[in-house]
Amino acid sequence: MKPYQTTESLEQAYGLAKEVYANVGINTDKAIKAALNVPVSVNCWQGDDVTGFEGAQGITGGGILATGNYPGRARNGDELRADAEFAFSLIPGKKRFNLHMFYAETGNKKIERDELEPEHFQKWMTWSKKKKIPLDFNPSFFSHSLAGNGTLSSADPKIRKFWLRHGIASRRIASAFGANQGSPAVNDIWIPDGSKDLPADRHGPRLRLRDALDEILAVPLDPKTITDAVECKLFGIGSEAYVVGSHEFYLGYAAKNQVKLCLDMGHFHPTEVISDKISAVLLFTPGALIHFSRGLRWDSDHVSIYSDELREVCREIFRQNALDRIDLALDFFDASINRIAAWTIGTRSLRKGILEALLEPTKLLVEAEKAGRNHERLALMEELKTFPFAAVWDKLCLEAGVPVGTDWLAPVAEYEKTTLFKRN
Ligand code: RNT
Ligand code: ZN
Repeated sequence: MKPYQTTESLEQAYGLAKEVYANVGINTDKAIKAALNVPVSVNCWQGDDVTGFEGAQGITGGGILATGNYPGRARNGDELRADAEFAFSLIPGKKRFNLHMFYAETGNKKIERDELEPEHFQKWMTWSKKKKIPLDFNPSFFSHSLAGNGTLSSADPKIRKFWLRHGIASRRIASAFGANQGSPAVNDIWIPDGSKDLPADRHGPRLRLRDALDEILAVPLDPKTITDAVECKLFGIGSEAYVVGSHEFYLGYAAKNQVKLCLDMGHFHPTEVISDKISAVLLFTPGALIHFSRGLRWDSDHVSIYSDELREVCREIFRQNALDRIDLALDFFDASINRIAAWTIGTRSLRKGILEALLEPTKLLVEAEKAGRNHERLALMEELKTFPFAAVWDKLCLEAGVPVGTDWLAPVAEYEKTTLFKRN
């Protein structure tokens, strides 16, 4: 499926699109440049189905699940880095890479999760520096023998303290990333704690979680090296009735303690959207971390696509000029398709959303709104949907030196043959 026969025809299409956008006061050249400059944190865990390097067979517990057995998942750090590098060559714009604690590389030594240190991420940091790909981080409160019955909210002080030390270790490692890359690493705390059926005590676990978070975040670290975020969720598999870290819990926590709130697109009621929450959250917290994801019935983690909601979230960020307070990250995992394609589709969809948001003549919409001419606002919004966006997107890909249209599928098929299918 080739969108153009020659580069000249792409340029021609772009020239016409440029004129259409100029008519509503938008400079497409500028928008392309700005869109390429927005950093997007790519989730490393799509590359190995959230398995990690601790010898696990796959993800266990935690209320999340990677389904499918498409061949070729990355089995170690070298494979994961190689796959990511290849995917990055197909994805336009600035990228970061988002790791979890269980991607530590400890050689043959088993080191418990509460004893991990920055040195166990030396390979990642060296790679990050060499490739100029900044890292972000997450403590891993799942796929572990002590995570079966609550982590930071556990009533068992031994278990709770283990995870507390894990949380502190994670912040120290994130801070080391930040020092290494010269800019803060986002450290996002998400825990799976909850209950399958109606709990009798909803209060106790939340109290313990609050106190545990207080202890973890009390460790002073240079804000130039780390940005703290907390992530809420409505329900997970096995925690259908109750999740300790709910939206109200973390919204309150983030506002009171001035940490960023992570809004994951898949963590709310199916008709509830995060695009409407951003403007409220920004009033009371230092900022937000967005997990671009896709909820589908019971699952919160399908591969991101260029959906109405992804586009609306992007528009909200730029309408509010809030990019300096919002971190953009991807969060999905699908083991039933080629994982490099999953990264490519998901990350390209977000970059498209960013570009489209930057092409919006927001001023015109706001003017109509202020004048009480909401029918004009709606008419303009409708018209913009069929503007020649594709030509601007294709030009962005051309500028970034990545394949245009679905031209990236052929190199992915080749990589399968030469590399992925040789793994087992
Ligand atoms: C789970 C959360 C969390 C995880 C990743 C792997 O529901 O969304 O962000 O998906 O940390
Ligand atoms: Zn998430």
